[in-house]
Amino acid sequence: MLHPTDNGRRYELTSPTAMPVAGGFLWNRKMMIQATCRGYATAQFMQPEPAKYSHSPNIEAKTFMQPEQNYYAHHPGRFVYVKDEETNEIFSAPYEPVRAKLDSFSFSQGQSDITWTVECLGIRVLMKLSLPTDDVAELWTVKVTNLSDRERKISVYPYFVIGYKSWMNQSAVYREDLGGVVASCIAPYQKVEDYPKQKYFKDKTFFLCEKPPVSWETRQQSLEGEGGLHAPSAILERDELSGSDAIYETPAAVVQYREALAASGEREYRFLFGPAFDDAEIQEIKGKYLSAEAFETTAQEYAAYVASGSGVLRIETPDKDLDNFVNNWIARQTFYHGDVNRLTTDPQTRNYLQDNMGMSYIRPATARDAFITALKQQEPNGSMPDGIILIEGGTLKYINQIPHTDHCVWLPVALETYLAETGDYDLLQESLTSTHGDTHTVFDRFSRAVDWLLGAKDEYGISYLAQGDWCDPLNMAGYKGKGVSGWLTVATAFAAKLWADVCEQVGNKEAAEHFRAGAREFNDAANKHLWEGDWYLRGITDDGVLFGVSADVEGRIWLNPQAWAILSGAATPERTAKILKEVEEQLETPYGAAMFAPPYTKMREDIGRVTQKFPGSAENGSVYNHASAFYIHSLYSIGESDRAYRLLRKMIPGPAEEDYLQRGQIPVFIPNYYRGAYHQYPRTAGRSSQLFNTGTIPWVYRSFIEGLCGLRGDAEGLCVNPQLPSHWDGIKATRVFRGATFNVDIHRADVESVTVSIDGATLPEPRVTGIREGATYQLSVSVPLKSAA
Ligand code: CEZ
Repeated sequence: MLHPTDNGRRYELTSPTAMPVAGGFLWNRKMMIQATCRGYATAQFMQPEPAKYSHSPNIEAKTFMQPEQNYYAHHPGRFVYVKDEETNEIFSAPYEPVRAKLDSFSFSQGQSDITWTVECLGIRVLMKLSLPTDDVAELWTVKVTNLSDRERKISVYPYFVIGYKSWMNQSAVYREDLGGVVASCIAPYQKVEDYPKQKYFKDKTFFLCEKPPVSWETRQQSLEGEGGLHAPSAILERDELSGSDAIYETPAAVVQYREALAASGEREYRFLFGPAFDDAEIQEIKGKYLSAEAFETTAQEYAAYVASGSGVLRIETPDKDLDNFVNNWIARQTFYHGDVNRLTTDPQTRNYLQDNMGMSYIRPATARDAFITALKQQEPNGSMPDGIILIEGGTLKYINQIPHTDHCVWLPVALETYLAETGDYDLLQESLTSTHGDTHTVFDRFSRAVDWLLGAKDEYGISYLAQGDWCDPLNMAGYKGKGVSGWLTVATAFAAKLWADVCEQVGNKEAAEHFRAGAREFNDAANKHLWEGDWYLRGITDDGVLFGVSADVEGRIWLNPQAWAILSGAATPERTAKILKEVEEQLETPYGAAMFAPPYTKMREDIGRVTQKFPGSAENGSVYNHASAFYIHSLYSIGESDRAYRLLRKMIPGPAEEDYLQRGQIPVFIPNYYRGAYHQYPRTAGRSSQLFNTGTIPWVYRSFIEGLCGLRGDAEGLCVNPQLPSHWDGIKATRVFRGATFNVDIHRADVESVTVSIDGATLPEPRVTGIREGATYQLSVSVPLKSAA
């Protein structure tokens, strides 16, 4: 049903019904498309805000990408109907909208393309989607093959959804001169000041055909007639499409090819689908891409673009499915986040910094620029804004209009990875003038940010929560200005500790001592006021009510305060032992550790919106992978290798069939969550959100690189400290680091501690220094036999 091909570089799903919403995605520098196995698709491009060219059938709400999106008959999609002219039978590829019983089906996600291959009525249809690297357009190849041993008379009808484009003005026509359907609209607006902003929007949707069709239709209603999408009247009741224009009617792109296919005969078609401003732009895109040769070179260029983000780690472990994910997919998802910032122009500050933490491995120069971009928007008081504006004249939207108190935390956290990977301490010396006009070095800006965190506390030394911290919908525990966050208190301590380490490293002892003292104070405050029973509580409301405590029937124990108390050093070994036990007992499920448990079942007005989300979905107690990833990182930080690995492995769907079916997702990305409420709703527990936008990714990548493989940089070199799960005897890894390549053989041996030999010579400590760019090193790493202790 689901298996890797091409050495794990592709994943193939052979049923359209087993995991109905499973799919994959492609992106380039300007757009993103998520496509499901059954042919539905959601595409967005930047102009400069996210926009669409293929819409739902009625007015859409504008929002950022959301989890667990539903699909329905008229959902945007890309389909090919096939009609047997002799029997009038039809089917559609890849599966929707007809849902005919297929003889074979394959959905295959590759690194830089997606293909669907289906067979029905003795005809095979192959659909292949690829993207250019720098333009907004979908490149589609459709190949139709006669599998029977006689001539077949068929009609082939690509049907690409355009949908409801605008309530002001929408239409579509077939343009002989351009060779395809062109739909036009005026993007709706009301404010006169929006007119100049929208004047140059790409309000047209084109569907261009390399080969002229025999007939076409641009009116959704005319395609469907009374038969509907499952049995469109225009296809079943007519020899040819009627060629009508859509005049303020819902546009659609449908064309017809009538073919007599000899036994084994085949036809190949190419199409372009996308948005444009005007005819000239459509003409240009057509000239650039619509030919066999251009498809070929574009695909190669795009493959090279995706490959440029292939990251720094390859592994060979006893778990081949894990290897597939780590070697082929995790860097790809990291690169997607870092290169297009989730298709927003104002990413949340914490997301922006963490996405770029991932970019430290993929393309460090981009991460460096991101620190600069973010710090230039630092407030004069040292705090960070809720979102980072990436375009001239951009504004903070949606969640970025809600005051959160955690954004400064992510500066030292992301910097730690960047410095470990690059050793680029020079960054700290750069002088930056902010958008507010003040000038400070990067070093001072970090200090100011951490000082701001250290100052944002109540009389007990606990961090204020305002309308949210890392948890966006935790919006009503602190909005009156008194409520505090247990997590942010230990996160502040951790951030201060990390920053103190950097101060120390650059020789600023005074600053190091100052920030260490700050970290200590926050840790002490946490230990004094936030430890309740056997774990750290989540917060204290505006009215002084403790939450995330043993007395709570819902939201009793939250993962984040535990993970970060381990990271910050607040948790003593005794407390850590209790935390580990409680997390395992109360939060761990077969799909990972829940973000908290039990989920809330009704609104708590002193906690907020999180309690209103459906129990077990999103922040209301799902296996929220971002939170789980923090916990895994904290486990590696204390050498809890087995526990860390167990949870890490649970983040990736499969390989057991029941697991794939339950999660409903192909292991080509990690979603932002798997449903929780394991005890309350076992039927849906584990179900993937299918949302591949998530801060999880850099942390998981980091856990593989620095935790499992233990190949982490410091100022002078590469430290080696693998943490294999105890049931493994060894692994091989290839790590690219500061321009050198390390082929690492990690194995158990009768050694007291990790021992590294390089090209045969044993090093005095498990650390490689004096690394030469361009060099390849053979590392033999002995780790102690099963660390029973
Ligand atoms: O958004 C994420 C944020 O992008 O939620 C995380 C937060 O740390 C990330 O920065 C945890 O709250 O309800 C909401 O407003 C949330 O904003 C969620 O919608 C969530 C999205 O589902 C992820 O795209």
